[in-house]
Amino acid sequence: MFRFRPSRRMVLAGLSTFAPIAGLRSARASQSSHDHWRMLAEDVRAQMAWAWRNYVERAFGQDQIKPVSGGAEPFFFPGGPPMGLTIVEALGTLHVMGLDAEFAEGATWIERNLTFDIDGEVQVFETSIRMLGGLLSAWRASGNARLLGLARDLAARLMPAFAMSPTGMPYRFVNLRTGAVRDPVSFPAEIGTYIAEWGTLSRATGDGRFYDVAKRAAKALFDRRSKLDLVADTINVETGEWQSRRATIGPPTDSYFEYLWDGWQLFGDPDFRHWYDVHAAATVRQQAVIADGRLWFAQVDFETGERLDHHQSELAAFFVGLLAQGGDMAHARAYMASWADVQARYGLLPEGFDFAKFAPDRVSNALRPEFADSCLSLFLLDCDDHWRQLAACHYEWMKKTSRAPFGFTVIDDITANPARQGDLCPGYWWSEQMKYYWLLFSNTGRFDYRRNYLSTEGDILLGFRK
Ligand code: DMJ
Repeated sequence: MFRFRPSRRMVLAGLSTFAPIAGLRSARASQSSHDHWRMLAEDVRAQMAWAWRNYVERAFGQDQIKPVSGGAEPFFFPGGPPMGLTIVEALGTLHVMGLDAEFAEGATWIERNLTFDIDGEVQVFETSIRMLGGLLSAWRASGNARLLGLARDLAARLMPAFAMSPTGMPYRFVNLRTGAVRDPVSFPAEIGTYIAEWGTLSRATGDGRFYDVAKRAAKALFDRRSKLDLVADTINVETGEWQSRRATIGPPTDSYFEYLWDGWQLFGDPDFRHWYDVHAAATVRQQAVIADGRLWFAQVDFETGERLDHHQSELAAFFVGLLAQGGDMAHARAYMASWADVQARYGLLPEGFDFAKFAPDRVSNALRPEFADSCLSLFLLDCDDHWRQLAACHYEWMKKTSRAPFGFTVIDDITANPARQGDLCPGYWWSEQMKYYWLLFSNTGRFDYRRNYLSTEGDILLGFRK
């Protein structure tokens, strides 16, 4: 079951150096390019260290910092105890950046304070990708068995969401202490985004139950696909009946597709590979749309293929990297070109985009990482500096618009001049884009660029180096 395969982000060839192909550029140009990326990488690292210090001084142990006011915001339990979400999400990034004192500071907080024996409900999906993934990544980075123990304890507490379900597709909420479950109406991402973390946990502990429930949930969803090989975006996990007809690559479906590929790449499970191939082919066949020469993926009726709208969520930009990892470089490049055009036109990517009008239909930006995520996936495949340049532009826009007195914040309106800031740094900022920028620009020895795996939350589950 746990045969190793190269990561979905593995390099295909020649990654011993990031320098351009010998003979194509002068040694001088190479040196100046090398210096450019090194300086940018150092800047990313300095911004991370600065943001971490602000979090430690203002909100240490809280789930999320409010970087404008310097306050804090809960993520799991409004009005209840925090679970140090930012610390758990940041650890892998701190480690791969070589911020070892900061890593130790965070790990110590976790060892002393983090407990999951809480009489409160958590959302199973978010808790799994963020807390379970973060703990597993920190354990992989440090070898600290206490972190693995916490991860195992957390997964055991989430397990009733799967075990109580007649279909094997998890309920959305579970009480961490009592195991009581709630809310059978769920979504593909919340049903099928488990195999990377739960499979890693099975591999680490020898307890195959974690892998098995994650796979069973994904299979239950796949088995309910339409004759067009599409899934809709809402389903009742008790009855197995669809509650909507809308197929999308964006939320709330997005990472279901990602983890089908990952189940194959990380564990060599051919069922996952088959499920991915079936859905990827159907998506390209039924949802690909060319508008004004650009490629997009429309929402369609999952049974008839009828096109529903012209909306594209920013989160759908992750699909570039997934297409590339799945071997469809042509569509990956074309879809990235569409998003790059949005970046060139608007600077910051809006939360939602109308591709028929080539204009935002949601003007906020929740400090999203998907564009940078896809830049990294592409770069790991072909080492083309073009992806680094796109990511550098993404980084500079973030620095220009999101930097606040105590960290980096979401944007309420990207079309205002200057962009209007909100007041929140989401947990994923710490585990995703800062890590992607760093890996793209630094050529760090802390990361194995040939053999690695990053989860949907950017957690490194394979590929840390000393
Ligand atoms: C992250 O929590 C994960 O990437 C998830 O899969 C969906 N998107 C958010 C960040 O936008």
